[in-house]
Amino acid sequence: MTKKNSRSNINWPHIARLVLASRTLDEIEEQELTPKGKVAYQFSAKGHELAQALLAGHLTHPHDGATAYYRSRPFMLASGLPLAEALAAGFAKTGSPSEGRDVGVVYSMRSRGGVTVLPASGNVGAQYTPAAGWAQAIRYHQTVLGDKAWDGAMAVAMGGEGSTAANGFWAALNIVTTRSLPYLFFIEDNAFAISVRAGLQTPGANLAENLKCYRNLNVLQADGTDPAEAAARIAEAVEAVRAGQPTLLRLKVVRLMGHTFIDTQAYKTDEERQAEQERDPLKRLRDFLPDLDWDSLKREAEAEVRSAIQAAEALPDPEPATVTRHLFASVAADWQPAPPQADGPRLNLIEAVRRALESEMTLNPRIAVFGEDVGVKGGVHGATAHMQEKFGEGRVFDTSLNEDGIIGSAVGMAAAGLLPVPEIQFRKYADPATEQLNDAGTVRWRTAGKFAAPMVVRIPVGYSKKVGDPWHSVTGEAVFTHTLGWRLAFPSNAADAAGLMRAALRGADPVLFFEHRALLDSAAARRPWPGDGYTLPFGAAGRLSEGEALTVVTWGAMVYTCLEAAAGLDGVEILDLRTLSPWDKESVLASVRKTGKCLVVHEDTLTGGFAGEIIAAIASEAFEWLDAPVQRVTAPDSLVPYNRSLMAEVVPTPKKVRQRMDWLLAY
Ligand SMILES: Cc1ncc(C[n+]2csc(CCOP(=O)(O)OP(=O)(O)O)c2C)c(N)n1
Repeated sequence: MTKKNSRSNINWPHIARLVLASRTLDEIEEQELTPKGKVAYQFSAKGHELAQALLAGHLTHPHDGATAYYRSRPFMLASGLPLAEALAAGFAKTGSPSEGRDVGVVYSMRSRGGVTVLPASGNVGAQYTPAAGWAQAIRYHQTVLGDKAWDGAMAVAMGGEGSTAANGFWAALNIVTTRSLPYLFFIEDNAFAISVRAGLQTPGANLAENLKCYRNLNVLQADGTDPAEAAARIAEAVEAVRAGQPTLLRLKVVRLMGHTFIDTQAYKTDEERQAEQERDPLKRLRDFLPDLDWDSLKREAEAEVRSAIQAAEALPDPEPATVTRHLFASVAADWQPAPPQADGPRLNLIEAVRRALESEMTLNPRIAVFGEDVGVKGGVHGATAHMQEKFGEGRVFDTSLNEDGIIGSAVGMAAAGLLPVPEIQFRKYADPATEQLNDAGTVRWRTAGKFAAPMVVRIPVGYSKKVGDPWHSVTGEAVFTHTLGWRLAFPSNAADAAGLMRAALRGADPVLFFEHRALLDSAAARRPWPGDGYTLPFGAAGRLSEGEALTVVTWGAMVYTCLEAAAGLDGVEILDLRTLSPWDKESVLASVRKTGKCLVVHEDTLTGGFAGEIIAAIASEAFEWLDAPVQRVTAPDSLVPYNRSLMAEVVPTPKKVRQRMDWLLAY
């Protein structure tokens, strides 16, 4: 595109105003608001403004989705975030995207006619896979739901060159190029990641050069400080993406200030700083648009920013008592619990999961099932067997081998209105997804309820048929009970699994759904199919036996270990918690107040295990009723070993549990 064309296609006075507004805001923050302590974290965008303002001008489709990062304020302002809201965010006030919960520049924004900006993450690199999920959702809305309103929509992820070394970048790159998704990597390369030079993020310091031979990726580059060149290349990139071509655009920009306010940039030479100042995009824009009355524009920008500061300062601070709000959805479930049918065919736990999922998929076309091997193969555990044949490849599909990508893309899909049901093949393999799991759980809290990421993540856990090993036998539920914002189901039988799966799919919170491998097709966990309407509320323990002498609290496969251990004993009341977030504290306390004795049994390791939480609750709320010290039988702090006699030392056995029961009963 020639300079003339790029001039005529773009509302340059508008771009000039946006760049000036952002620049003025940064300067006032740097000179007044941050030194006075009014803005605690200041991230200057000086040098990045032009490229971002130009990009925002293209994202006018109501179903465009973007993920931004902490240097994206010019983009936010250009996409419709009012100055006063941006300032309120810096001041940690109400009336801002996070209502004072998150760092001011960590933004989110529901569509104000154009682009939706998904909740940003403070984790560098975490922005890429949610945008990939949005791009997948565009395809889903078009092809599965037949919604023409999504035609022509696109996804963008913005990031610095440092972020391209992070896992999330590569996960997203594989997702969008293998699926040819309408996705733009918008890379603002300012040559420094705090102090680390680009040559450590990619060999030769130019990722675009290195990706030129990457299949199915359109690679473009431009000087992001040159108005004509940047405008032309950004327009070209957007056009290619809207035509269905995944694209990476590397824009060379400058970071005129430190990484944050306190960064003195001692790691840059004087020559480097000088060269950066010469490439200041504001100066270049002035030269490019000599006919504009820059002095008046500057005065207008200053007046606007000053009045926004006044408006933002007048906003109330958040109420301290509201801080725990929005961790979970506050709406009540919109279904009535129905009793189970008793005359259905007897099903394995895994069949019950599949059947519940399928019946909900029939009712809700927004449910998408995906993960490694879940498509043609039907899952390595068979949970999704034949589902792809029934529901099509659009709804049941394989993914690349990347758990970070699986969960990250689920976040973007959820934001775009789908209900993702990803599978993580084994509990241990959720490790690479930790960043996205943590971020997904807190989306609602971080945005003060404006966004959420409801999804149901199915994870087979624990040892299988009395065989174990360190990689496939982890249960590790305690980690997830500590992972904010997640519900956690751990059913022990087929009927509970069906009821909890249905409740999970009809709820509004993200759910981790544990399927114990030893129970998937065990006879003990088999139950009559409870019916297509059966739902089991979270937080309601099952009482498997009644007694007055001892309360046993357990869940998952340990339910059967405890039942076997208690065989022939009188007075043992066994509670199956069924869900650990929330957990049924009231039933446990009521039982302990009746029996005066309690044993907690779990397969997870001892230190920091969930038994500790239960026992703490008993100690503080049922202490006066206790007639014996509360006991626990758990795995020791060890991995599950492969050798069977070693394994018997780790996984609690009925014999060990019985010994503790006998000890307590005799106490
Ligand atoms: C996962 C993670 N690691 C480290 C950090 C600390 N950190 C914040 S910004 C940053 C540099 C990022 O540089 P780049 O992606 O090039 O963007 P720029 O700041 O230059 O715009 C680092 C290391 C972080 N926020 N997240």
